[in-house]
Amino acid sequence: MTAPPAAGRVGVVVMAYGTPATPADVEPYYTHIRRGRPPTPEQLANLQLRYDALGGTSTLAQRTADQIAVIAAALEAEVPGRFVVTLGQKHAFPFIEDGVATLAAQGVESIIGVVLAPHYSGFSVGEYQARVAESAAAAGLPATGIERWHDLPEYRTFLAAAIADALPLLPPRTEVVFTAHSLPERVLAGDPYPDELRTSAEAVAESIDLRHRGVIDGPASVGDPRWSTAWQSAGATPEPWRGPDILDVIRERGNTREVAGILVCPHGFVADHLEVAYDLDIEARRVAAEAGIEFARTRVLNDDAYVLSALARRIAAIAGPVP
Ligand code: FEC
Repeated sequence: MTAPPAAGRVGVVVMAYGTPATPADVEPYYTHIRRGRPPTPEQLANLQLRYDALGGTSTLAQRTADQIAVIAAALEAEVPGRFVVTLGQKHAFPFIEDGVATLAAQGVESIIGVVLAPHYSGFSVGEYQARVAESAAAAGLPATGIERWHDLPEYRTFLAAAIADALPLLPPRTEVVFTAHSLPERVLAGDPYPDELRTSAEAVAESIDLRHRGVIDGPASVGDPRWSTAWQSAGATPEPWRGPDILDVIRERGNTREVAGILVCPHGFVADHLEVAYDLDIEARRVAAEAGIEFARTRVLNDDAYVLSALARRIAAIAGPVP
């Protein structure tokens, strides 16, 4: 039953990628990611192996639930009774459209969409927000959204602290490599995603006095930590994806003996899901061991209240004053 509209009540749909709830859900999930094209048996087996390596399912569902609880609590503390917060996922139930319908049924007067991904790409955040706009319009509700939040000072401070905490555990000649999900070159023409990633990595690196690899001559030296950027988790499709891939970077540094350690900071991701817990913690770590390089990755956001409360304040600011 639809609740009567409550003056000034704002619905917030917090969006995440989504993950299979059980091993049996991997195939429909993968088919959804592929926009309705079922994966080949080899592709499916490969993905199942990766989930199996994590114990059958990803932590993403729990991490997302925890993140939403923190955001909801922070919004409630900011303006008691004003916000109704719900989950909407890109590739798993409850989908974005389900989230908007839930909010409409609770009598909100408007919708704000926020994606648990800090950097904007039309192919990523743009698609999430387009689905909010369409389903909110169908419900007769105005919608707006946050397109990016990598610029939150709290997020940058979090990343800087995560790097500073991990660096002493690695050898002196260590390179910090900021990574994010790769996308096909085809969708990156005119897209701000690569520039946003570069800008946010640079800001974090400068805040802790890392120097860009490109401006250092010769091998890294003691006390001179360097940084660079790379891409990860590219899809297994024939078209070109943006690189360099983190695995190639590790192999190349192994060949040149330029560095003794690599610290990956996956600043494009906010939870320790498949792309972090498998692609980095298992696969990249194995490649680094083969290359004779020490490897670590920085902690990711998960349910960090310092950053998520700042995100909640940005949501509250968009909602404007209480009418
Ligand atoms: O933990 C989990 O169970 C889910 C982790 C997960 C996250 C994630 C984030 C992003 N993706 C992005 C783009 C693409 C493109 C394709 C693609 C494919 C996959 C597959 C799995 C998967 N993604 Fe994902 N992604 C996660 C998981 N992703 C599984 C399918 C198997 C594979 O290729 O590895 C290619 C689609 C196609 O084949 O046509 C493109 C982007 C993000 C970061 C932004 C966001 O979170 O929305 C961009 C987490």
